[in-house]
Amino acid sequence: MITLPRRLALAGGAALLTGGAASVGPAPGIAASDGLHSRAQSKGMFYGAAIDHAMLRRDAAYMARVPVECGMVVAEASFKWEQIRPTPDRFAFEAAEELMAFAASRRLRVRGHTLVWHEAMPDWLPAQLSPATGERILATHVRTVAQHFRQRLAHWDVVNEVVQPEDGNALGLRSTPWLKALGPRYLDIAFETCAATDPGALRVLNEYGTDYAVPWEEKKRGALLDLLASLKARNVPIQAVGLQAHLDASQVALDQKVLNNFVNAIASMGLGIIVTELDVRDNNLPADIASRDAAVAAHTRAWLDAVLACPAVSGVMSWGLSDRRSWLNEKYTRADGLPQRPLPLDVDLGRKEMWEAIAASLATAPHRIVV
Ligand code: 9MR
Repeated sequence: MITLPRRLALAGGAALLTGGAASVGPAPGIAASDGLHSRAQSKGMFYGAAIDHAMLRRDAAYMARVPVECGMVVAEASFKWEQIRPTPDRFAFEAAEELMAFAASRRLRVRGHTLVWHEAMPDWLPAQLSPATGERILATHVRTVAQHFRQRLAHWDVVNEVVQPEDGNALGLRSTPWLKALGPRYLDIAFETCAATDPGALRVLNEYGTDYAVPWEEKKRGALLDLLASLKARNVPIQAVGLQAHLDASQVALDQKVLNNFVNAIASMGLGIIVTELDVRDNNLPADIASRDAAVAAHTRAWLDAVLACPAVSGVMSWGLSDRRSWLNEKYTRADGLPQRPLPLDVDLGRKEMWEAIAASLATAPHRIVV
């Protein structure tokens, strides 16, 4: 097991005590050449993580670790409508630009997340969306935001979480203000406007709930594949699928064959695949840290091995890098009140078994050319 928590804790503590900004370069004593991104790169892939804006501003030690492990970053919230569109007439890019500046100074690539979602909408937006206004509102947003970041983003999550077969739509689309205002063509408008404005950013449909061999996820996988086929058939310029991979270490229905068939089916349509939001919740496991970490690592390894076996998968992003900060501690609290341990680094920025599982899975993955 590779653990460097003490040395890292000291390095990080020093940075915090001196109030030093996350200074350029990796934390002392840790080489980026040993990090997850370098390991991914040796297979033609990338590794990255989502960055929370408060961590970016306040936690210099955390941010110093980002370039060690990552070649790509994505904002947890700063590119969403709620942040960028405080009013119908105002575009506010300040928070997003803070991440862009950090990434530029560390030579990290950036994913844009996300142009269309049914959550994180400013209050004014659903109130104004209608069949009469929808196309103008959507196209204006996508055009303005994609133009603002033009040639600076590696990917755009053009649409996020659009599939929900239980909602009863014939195409398996989730019932959202976008679908209600525009019907399924909101997808076409978003992808086409993004392609016309910033053709160099890879255009991604990002989705969750496709990980396990349980009935609702089986339906969701099927609906997603059907939707992709219909988008391709009408030449909607989608280029890749993002698999969020919000995993649950207590879930026993992880079927590698099912998963591998699913990613291969996406690849066979000529689409790329990115693992976009990997984390593993442990809120249904007993308290013991060693057994929790082992279960999270084994689960990560099994899931990633099945997915990375497909050479169309170009990279892996985790939804955060260290257990210091995870949305899971807000959404799925443990009954015993203990914090969850869902990410590759622990709260002292030491590498956990999950880090080793990711490194091992990257090491056994076949080499690929697409990055
Ligand atoms: O982790 C994100 C959290 O900090 C935000 O408050 C929330 C709303 O903007 O979004 C969370 O990120 C979600 C992501 O954008 C889409 N997939 C699910 C993620 C976890 O909810």
